[in-house]
Amino acid sequence: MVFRKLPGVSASGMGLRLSQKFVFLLFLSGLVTLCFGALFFLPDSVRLKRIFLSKTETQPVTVGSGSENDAREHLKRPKNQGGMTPAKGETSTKLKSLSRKPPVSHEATEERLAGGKAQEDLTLPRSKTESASAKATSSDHGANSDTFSYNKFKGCLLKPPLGRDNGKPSDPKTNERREKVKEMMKFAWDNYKRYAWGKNELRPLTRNGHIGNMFGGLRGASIIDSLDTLYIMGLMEEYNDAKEWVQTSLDLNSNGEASLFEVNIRYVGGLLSAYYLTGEELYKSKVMELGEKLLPAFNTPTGIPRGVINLGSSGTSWSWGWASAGSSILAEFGTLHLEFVHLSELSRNPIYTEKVMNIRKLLSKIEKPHGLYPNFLSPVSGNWVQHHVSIGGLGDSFYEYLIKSYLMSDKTDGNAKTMYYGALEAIEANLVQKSPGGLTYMAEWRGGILDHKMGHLACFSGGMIGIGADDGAPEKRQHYMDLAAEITHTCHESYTRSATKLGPEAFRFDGGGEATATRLSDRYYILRPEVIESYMYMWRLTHDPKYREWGWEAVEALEQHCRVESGFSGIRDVYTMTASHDNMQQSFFLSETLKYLYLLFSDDDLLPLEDWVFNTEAHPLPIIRKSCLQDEATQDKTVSE
Ligand code: DMJ
Repeated sequence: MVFRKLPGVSASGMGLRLSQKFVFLLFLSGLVTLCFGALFFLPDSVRLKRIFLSKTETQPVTVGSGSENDAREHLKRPKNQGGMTPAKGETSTKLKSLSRKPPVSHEATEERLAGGKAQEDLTLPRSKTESASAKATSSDHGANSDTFSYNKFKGCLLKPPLGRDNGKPSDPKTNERREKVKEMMKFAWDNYKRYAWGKNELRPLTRNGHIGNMFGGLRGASIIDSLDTLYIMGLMEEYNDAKEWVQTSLDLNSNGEASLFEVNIRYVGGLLSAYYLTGEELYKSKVMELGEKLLPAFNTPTGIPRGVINLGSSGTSWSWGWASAGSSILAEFGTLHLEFVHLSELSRNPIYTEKVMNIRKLLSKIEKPHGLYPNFLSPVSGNWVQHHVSIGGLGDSFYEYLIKSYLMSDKTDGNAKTMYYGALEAIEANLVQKSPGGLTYMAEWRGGILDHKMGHLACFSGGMIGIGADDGAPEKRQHYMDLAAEITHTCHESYTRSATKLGPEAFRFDGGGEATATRLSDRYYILRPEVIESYMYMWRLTHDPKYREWGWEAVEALEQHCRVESGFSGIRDVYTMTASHDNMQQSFFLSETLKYLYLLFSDDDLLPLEDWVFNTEAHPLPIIRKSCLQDEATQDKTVSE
C-alpha cells in the first residue's frame, strides 16, 4: 500500500503544524497528569505514596512485634516460587465463591519498600523462633516448672474430658441416634481409608483422593481433622491407624504454599486437640515443629500475617491474589489466637502469644467504621482496605475467637471480652435485621449499604452468641439468649424451606423470598457444620429438645442426599431432589459436622464446656487455668476417667 502525501500536511514527523503541535502537547500533558493521579488512586501503593505524600499520611499502624525489620527478613529469601491460587471447589469455604487471581508476591513489594537494600544481610537471627521447639522437652510428664506438665494440666480440669461413660445418654432413643452418627463417621472414615489414604480428602464418586493446594505440601488433612472425633467416639482401631499415620507419614518438611488459616485451624488445631486428649508426645512434637514454620508469615511491617505461606525454609508469604490490594483477611489473621496461645503454653515460649496479641492490639487501636470490623486490612499500612463487613465468610471466626479467647483464658482476657461485646453491639446496631416474616438474620454491610443476605457460614453465630450470653452485661443475658435462639431458628428455616432439608450456601431476604437462595450459584451444600454447630451449643445451653430434633432432621437429610456408595458428598442444589453430587467429602465433615452431631446426642459431660472451647474446626482446646497450673499442689493431681 502506498501512502500519498496529503495536501498541506508536512510529510516529515517533525514538520507538524502549530495547531497539531498544540494538540499533541495537550494530549501528552493530559497523559502525564493521568498517570500521576493514578498513583494516588492505586489502593495501598504505599511506596509510591511514601515518595509523594508526607510521612505521617502513610505511617503504618504498628503496635509492637511486627516491624519493618521483620519484613526485611524476607529480603534474603528466594523470589516468589510461583503463584498459588486456591483451587476452585477447595474446601474452604470462606474463599469458596470468590474469584481467584494469582497471589501478590510480597517479595517484590518488600524489596521496593526497602529501597534497594536487598543486598544487605538483613536476616534476623532465628534464635527466637528456633528456641520455640528447643524449649519444649520431648517428655515433660514430670513437674519441671519450665516445661509443660501433662499431668498438671489434667489436674486442672474440672471434669474428666470424656465424662462418666463417654457421654453415653441414658435415653435409648438419643443413644440410638448417637450410634447412627458414629456409624456415619465410620463409613466416612473407612471409605477415606480405602480410597484416599494419606490424601487430603476423599472423592467419593470417583473413589480417589484429593490433594488440592490449601495445605501446601501437607497431606492427610482428613486424618488430622479426624483424630479427636475418632477418639471421642471410641473408634479406637481407626484412631490407632490415624495415630500410626501421623507417626510414620506426616511429613512437615513440605515446601509448598499453604493457607496459614487452614493449616492453623485444621493441622495445628487437630494436633493440639489430639495431644490434650491423649497425652501422646508425638502430637506435641509435631505441632511444635509445625507452629514454628508458621512464624515467618508475621514478618510484615505491622505484624499482621499474610494469607499464604511457604512452609519450606524460605518462609516466604503472600497475600491472596484475589484479596484487594494485597490485603489480609479478618477471618484469617483473626483466627489464630486460640491455637497460638496453646503453642506458647506447650513450648513455654511466649513468641506465639506475642504474635497474636500484636494482631489484637492493632485491631483494638485502629479506627472502626461504626464500631464494625471490615474484612480486609493491609498488612503493610495496618489500615482497612475496604468497608465490607460480614459475620459470614471473610469475617466469621474473628468474632468467634474473641469470645472464645476470653473463655479459654479462664475469663481473664478482659481485652478480648471488651472487643467481643463491642463488636456484638455494633453488629446488632448495623447488621441484625428482622424480616417481614419475623425471621432474625445478619445482613452484610458494604460501606453503609446493607446486602440482605446471610451465608451458611454466618449460622455459627447462633452458638457463638449463646456461649457469650453469660458474660456480657447481666441485664443483657436473656437478650443474647433470645438473639442466639432467633438466629438458630432462622438457619433452621433455611434448611426446612429446601426440598432436601439441607441449607444453601447463602440465603436472602429480599426479592420476595425469605431464608431461601435466589441465585443458582448459592444453592449448593458442601457438608458444612455451622447450622448443626449452633444446634449443639443451643442444646447444651437450654436443653430445649427441639435442637436435638433439628439435628436429627439433618442426619436424615445427610443420609438421604449426601451419602453415596463410597462416602459422603456435597450436593449442588438443595432445592432439587435429584441430587447432583460434587464428589467431595470435606475434611471438616469428619472434624466438625459429625462431631457436633455426636455431641448433640451425647450427655453434656463429654467435653464439658466448663473445661473446653472448640476451635473453629471443632477441635477441642482446654481452658487455661493459670492459677491452677502455677499451683504446686496440683502438680500430681490427675483426674480419673
Ligand atoms: C471450617 O473449615 C471452619 O469452620 C471455618 O471457620 C469456616 N468454615 C469451614 C466449614 O464450613
